[in-house]
Amino acid sequence: MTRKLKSPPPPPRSLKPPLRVLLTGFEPFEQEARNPSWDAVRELDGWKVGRATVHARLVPCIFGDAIDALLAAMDELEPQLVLCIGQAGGRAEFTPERVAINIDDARTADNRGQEPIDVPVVPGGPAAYFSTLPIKAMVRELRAAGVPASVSNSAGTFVCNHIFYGLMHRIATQPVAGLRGGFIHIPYLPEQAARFPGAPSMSLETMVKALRIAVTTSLAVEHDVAETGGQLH
Ligand code: PCA
Repeated sequence: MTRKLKSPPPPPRSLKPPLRVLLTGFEPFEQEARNPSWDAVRELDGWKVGRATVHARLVPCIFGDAIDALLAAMDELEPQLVLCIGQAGGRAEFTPERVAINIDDARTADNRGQEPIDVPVVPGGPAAYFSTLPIKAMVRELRAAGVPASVSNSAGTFVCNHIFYGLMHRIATQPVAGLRGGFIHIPYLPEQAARFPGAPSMSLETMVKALRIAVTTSLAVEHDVAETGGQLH
């Protein structure tokens, strides 16, 4: 579940075109039959956007294994852009995450029955890493396209934050010139929300459209826009 801090980091590598975009989605967890993150991500496997090709990978909802699967996919594909996607049941919007924190604190078991409490994702790692995606520009483009979206300032402390931290730690400690990465939480599908009256949801069609916008914005926008994505609490 934990991995050692590697130091010192090797010099940055530079990757050549054609560009590869890695999208990951999670397997279902907690009594759900499906996970919208994988349902949406798999739709974009093979999508060619400009000079880039999208590769979709399924990752397990298991502490440790999720990061191992992500890093294996990064080693295989050597992508220039990595977007990890996960379900946030109860959220009403498509939410790019701002920050990954170095803590696993499970309120429910992962798919192997693990429930770590206050364990670092990476012992000795920094407290947090910021997403290197243009999250504000992304939210602006999503809203302009009619997709409800906001910056989220917490990815929680379960497997999504875990893989997000693992991703950003890899990018920080094994730098690749131009490589960017981050995490996006997405709502329930309507079919899932129907079991929880009052819970918000988003159609698969809208999620796929939103993911396309997230990818194109990440490829096109180098410097994020200065717009608030803050919250009072
Ligand atoms: N959502 C969970 C883990 C897997 C997923 O899709 C989370 O938010 O941590």
